[in-house]
Amino acid sequence: MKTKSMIALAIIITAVSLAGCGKSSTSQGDRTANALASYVAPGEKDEYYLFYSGGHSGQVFVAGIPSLRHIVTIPVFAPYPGTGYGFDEESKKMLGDFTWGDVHHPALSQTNSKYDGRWLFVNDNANNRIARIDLRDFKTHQILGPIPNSVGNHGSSFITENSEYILCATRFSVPLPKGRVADPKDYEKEFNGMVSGIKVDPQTGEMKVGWQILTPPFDWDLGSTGKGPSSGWAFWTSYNTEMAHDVMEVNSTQKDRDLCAVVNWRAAEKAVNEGKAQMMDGVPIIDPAKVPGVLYFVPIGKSPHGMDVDPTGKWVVAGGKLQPATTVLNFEKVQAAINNKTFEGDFRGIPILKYEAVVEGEVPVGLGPLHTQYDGRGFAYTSMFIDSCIVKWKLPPWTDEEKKDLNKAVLDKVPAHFSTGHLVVAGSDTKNPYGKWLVAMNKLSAGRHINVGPAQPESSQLIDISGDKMKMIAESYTEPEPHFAQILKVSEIQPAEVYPKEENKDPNAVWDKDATGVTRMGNQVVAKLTAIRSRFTPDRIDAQVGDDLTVHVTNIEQTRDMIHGFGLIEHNINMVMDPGETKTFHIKLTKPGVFPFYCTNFCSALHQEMQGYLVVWKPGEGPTSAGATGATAQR
Ligand code: K7E
Ligand code: CUA
Repeated sequence: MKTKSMIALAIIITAVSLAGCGKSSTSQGDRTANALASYVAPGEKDEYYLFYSGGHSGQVFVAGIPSLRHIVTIPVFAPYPGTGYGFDEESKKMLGDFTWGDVHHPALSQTNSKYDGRWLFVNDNANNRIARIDLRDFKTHQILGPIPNSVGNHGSSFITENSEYILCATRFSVPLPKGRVADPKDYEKEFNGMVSGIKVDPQTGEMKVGWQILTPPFDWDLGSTGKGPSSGWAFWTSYNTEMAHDVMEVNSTQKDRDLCAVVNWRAAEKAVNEGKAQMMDGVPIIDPAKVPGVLYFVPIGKSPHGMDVDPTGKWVVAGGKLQPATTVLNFEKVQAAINNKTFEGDFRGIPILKYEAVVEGEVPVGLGPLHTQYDGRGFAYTSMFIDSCIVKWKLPPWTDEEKKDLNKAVLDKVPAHFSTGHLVVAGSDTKNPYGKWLVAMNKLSAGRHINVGPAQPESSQLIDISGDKMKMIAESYTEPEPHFAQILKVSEIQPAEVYPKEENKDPNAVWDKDATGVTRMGNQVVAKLTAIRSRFTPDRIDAQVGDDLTVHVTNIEQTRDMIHGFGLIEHNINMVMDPGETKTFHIKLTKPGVFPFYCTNFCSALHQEMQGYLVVWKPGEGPTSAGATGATAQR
């Protein structure tokens, strides 16, 4: 959720709405039961991973469930000194010219609509990128982008049933291709949005831009991919169907209903293969007005946000930020409306499906419904930004009595603190959710913790959804700012404990003392070091001002958690090598002096002794001949 005014509104309404959702008080008996439910005793382990997006921190946070303890941070779009990310040549290259990103929606890779435990993809709203984290080592291995013809990569990253594609839709529209300039006053005519299909290699996970679908300049919002009967389809909400370009708060909220996108991505793929696309900035682009069957619109009230397909693939639920109800689309009816051409007109040649023909019902969940998740037992859970609570309700099929009054489908509400954005139910976006746990990711923690000054952390709350009534169990805090999250059963993956020596294909890796050393070719100085408790070999590097220095450090440990760092004084160099890993940095030496380098990661009783010297001689003073330098003598 972005809108400042919504937040302001929520602050005003929070006090009122707390009463609306009932009061949370915890009796002594409940306290004990809740504590036991989330307690993970020393030495015992959590049952689930919780992968939080880190918002504009550019990172992904990993916590355990049920403890909600933060376990590790995976840096993605921002340098992170703790793991040396963004300092060595390889990760620096991945980050490119950017030092931040805005991570919103993590997506675990799937096979047959179930998590396959291979990769976690995350989007960057700010710089139009997608990244892939490998769950073998919990590290970022690829950053794709900025994606051409795509601006504001927020409606992303939504993965298809067999990880064929990551589907993305643009939050912002601009004149395309990027770089073309037009006056925002000509927004309607000159600006466009885009849906992108990012192809994922089934073996390696490597991503590349597959194709794109040109759209009118609506602001695409959240999306979701189909499964089962909706296999091959994807859905996005939108706001600003008004196509306003200024005073958006007012001008983009005029209409009662905005047009959501119903995309047949298999049809788009087929049309591209049949040569029906035109190239723009190197990407085949489908104009859906010219290729029927790829894109349909469906009206949904009012300024909707979340769009979530249920585990059966039959129900698609939109949250209407400004209407006190969720809208339930019936995909079978969507299909029938398409086949029977039950349209209520078109927009720029794209058919608009007739609202009454595709909507199963509007469920009066309360104020500010944003996102919906499912437990696989026929129940839906919606986060309420304004009401500050989680609402449990019943998916269709509804009884006649419920249909007459859908208030009867609303089953339970539990207060959240405060202003919930996303929520996640374990496995909700698969065909077999784990159910059991729900985490509410709240935008405002508003002093429910010890006072840390004006800036407050975000709060997360763990809710047990295994019974009829939801039960608030525990609460924790994170840095800004989790949007969505994914939950994966710990038993489903087996991350590596070390990088085996035989897998290290770095041509500059060295494993034996004899292969280490410092060599010079002209002004190119190359040092190859090993790191093992508690010594760098060599522990002296000689060079001169003006030299180009390249240092490769291999951590030759094959023992879990035996990590060594390489910090170089006053040069902004900070590498961290996991067991079996080689990392490289490159610098131009500009100042004379003796600069100690040292291991940054506490590795042994003699960790403090794990140090050496970079000796940078004045020009002409130091070693100039080819071959080993003084370092050899030091070994
Ligand atoms: Cu609702 Cu970016 Cu998914 Cu934030 S978005 S909450
Ligand atoms: Cu190696 Cu500390």
